[in-house]
Amino acid sequence: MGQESESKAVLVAAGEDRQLPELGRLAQTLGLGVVGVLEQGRRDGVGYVGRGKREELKELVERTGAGLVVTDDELSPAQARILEKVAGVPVLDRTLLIIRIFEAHARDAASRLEVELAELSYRLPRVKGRNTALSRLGGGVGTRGPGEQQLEYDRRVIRERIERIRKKLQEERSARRVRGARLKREGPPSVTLVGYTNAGKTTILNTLSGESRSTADRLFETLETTTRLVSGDHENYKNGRSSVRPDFVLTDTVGFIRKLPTQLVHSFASTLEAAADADIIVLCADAGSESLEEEIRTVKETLAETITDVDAGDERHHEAVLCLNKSDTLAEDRRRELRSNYPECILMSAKRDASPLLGAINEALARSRVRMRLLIPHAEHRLVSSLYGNAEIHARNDTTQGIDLDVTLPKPQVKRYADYRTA
Ligand SMILES: Nc1nc2c(ncn2[C@@H]2O[C@H](COP(=O)(O)OP(=O)(O)OP(=O)(O)O)[C@@H](O)[C@H]2O)c(=O)[nH]1
Ligand SMILES: [Mg+2]
Repeated sequence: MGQESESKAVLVAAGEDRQLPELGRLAQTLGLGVVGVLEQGRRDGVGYVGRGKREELKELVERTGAGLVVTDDELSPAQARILEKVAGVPVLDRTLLIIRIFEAHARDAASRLEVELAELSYRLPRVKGRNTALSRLGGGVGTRGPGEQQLEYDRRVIRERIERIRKKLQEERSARRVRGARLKREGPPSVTLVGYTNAGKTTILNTLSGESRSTADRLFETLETTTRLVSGDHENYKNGRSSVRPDFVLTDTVGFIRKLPTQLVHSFASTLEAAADADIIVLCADAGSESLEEEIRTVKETLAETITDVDAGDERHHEAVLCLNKSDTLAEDRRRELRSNYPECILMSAKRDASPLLGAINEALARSRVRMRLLIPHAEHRLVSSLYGNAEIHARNDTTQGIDLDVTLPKPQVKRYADYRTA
């Protein structure tokens, strides 16, 4: 079997929630060429698709010379074996497909550990069945996993390795929390970009912060969270104008996807933390997507499941902004339709002009701010400087007891100045 046929794939999708176009994009992201598709409305417990469809699959593979079958759902080891036997070529299921993409895109040590953890969890229940697809796949799809040699591991070794990786990631996570808590107290308000994969989150971060992180028209381009400062309009503060924008920090996160493999949930830990910690969440979506509604729902549901328990008992509420990006890809009719379906949304093109989002963030920041009077002793002068850039200062009076200030502060910062509050 040549390299060429190995990168030619037939897609198989079964069940009511099947979505061949997205599966095709996932396959392409991994460098596979789609040479045929086959679908069925109902999932078959035995062989993923029913007997008749399996026969069709066999013919389709033969006719197209495909070297691989890709399924839209995770398969049980038995389903995989049956499908493989019929097709006569290796079968790659949705979970392993996404794990392979994560593996190919992982850039830092932590993301690589997360992927290894996901792959080991996927492998653990399958190790006995010796899924031949795994060993035969190997470098065939252009990525060599932490793969082959691990096939030899027995369950005990896999479990030990999983335990070690978990511990290591847990330690890093605790360190991150400590750092995060300090930044939270001392730093400017935080805004986190979340959304479906490929919505344009990194493009938005780049535009607003002047960064140049990698963006690409492929899924799961970003696999680590990054935070950048977006400088506000400081001069205006000093001039005493009121409709001005404070600094904020902007965090880019890992994109979500429907039917997210459970083995990969851990890879989203820092994304979910960033969302839970944010003063403002910007939910980004690709306005041009045919499944826009479902993509927004997927993101909301994934967040709702995780954020409520992280944030329980915390008085902080999240201001949310819905940003429908890539408006340049839409016809005027569709734009009008979206504006009426999502009256609160920011419909924009990050490639052309991201300033509408900046305006919306500014308004959300304003909604999350409180006006108060402070009397800061001269000895704590450092605190006064920290107000510039973070607060709106309406009036300032130097008295013998200290500096008397009338300010508007972001809610999360109120605690920091609480000791000096007079009204
Ligand atoms: N036409 C158009 N394309 C855009 C726009 N914004 C982003 N893109 C393109 O959409 C693709 C995905 O953009 P990214 O910024 O990488 O998307 P992301 O949400 O960070 O994706 P992941 O990191 O994979 O979750 C890239 O090819 C961008 O150039 C836009 O406003 N209009
Ligand atoms: Mg990205």
